[in-house]
Amino acid sequence: MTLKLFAAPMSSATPVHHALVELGVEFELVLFDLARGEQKSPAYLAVNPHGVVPTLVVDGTALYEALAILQWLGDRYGVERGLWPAAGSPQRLAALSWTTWAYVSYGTLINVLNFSQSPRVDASLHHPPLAAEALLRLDAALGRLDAQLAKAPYLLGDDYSLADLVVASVVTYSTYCGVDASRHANVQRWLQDFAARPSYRQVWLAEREQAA
Ligand SMILES: N[C@@H](CCC(=O)N[C@@H](CS)C(=O)NCC(=O)O)C(=O)O
Repeated sequence: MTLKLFAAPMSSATPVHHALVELGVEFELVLFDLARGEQKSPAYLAVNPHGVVPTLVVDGTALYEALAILQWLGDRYGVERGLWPAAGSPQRLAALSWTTWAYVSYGTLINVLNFSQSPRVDASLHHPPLAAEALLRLDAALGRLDAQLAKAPYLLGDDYSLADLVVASVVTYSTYCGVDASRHANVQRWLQDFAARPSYRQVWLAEREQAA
């Protein structure tokens, strides 16, 4: 199986890049400079009509949307490496629930926060009361994540899995957007475990330097 990842440093592609490294899967990496609009070239739009990263091309077929790619990587490579639960197991259901929660439910609140206060969004669209409400809801969501992580060291139990990689990636990104995770002790401890993994250092720290 041949895999080609279209990505950009410190972007929605970073968790996918990280997962490929964590899984030890061979892949070709194509890095775009988003500021130069390389993701809008006709050749790339023929691969991904949305003109965004990530796209993972699997034996010539494009798979896009980070969450879909990450869940597919779990199914295809994670199970045999002990990093994703087997189909039909209760843990598989938990893995799908938490990873989708991170991207869809928690992720929607991050988008609201960004639209209402990010310096990268036109200031005329900023809305301080909406930003405050989003921060309150994100904090409540982190409280629920913290309660889950009080039960066991990792989301699915005693062992680290791709579910942790996915959810911790989104939560880490939210801290860059102004979310304070520090008052949630179990989340904090789990984020530190995530950041201590060699694959995190290899991908996130290197990408951060590339993006700077
Ligand atoms: N929901 C998409 C978001 C993809 C996305 O918006 N990627 C950004 C980088 S973080 C991008 O490529 N932006 C370039 C552009 O909009 O031109 C996913 O999860 O894959």
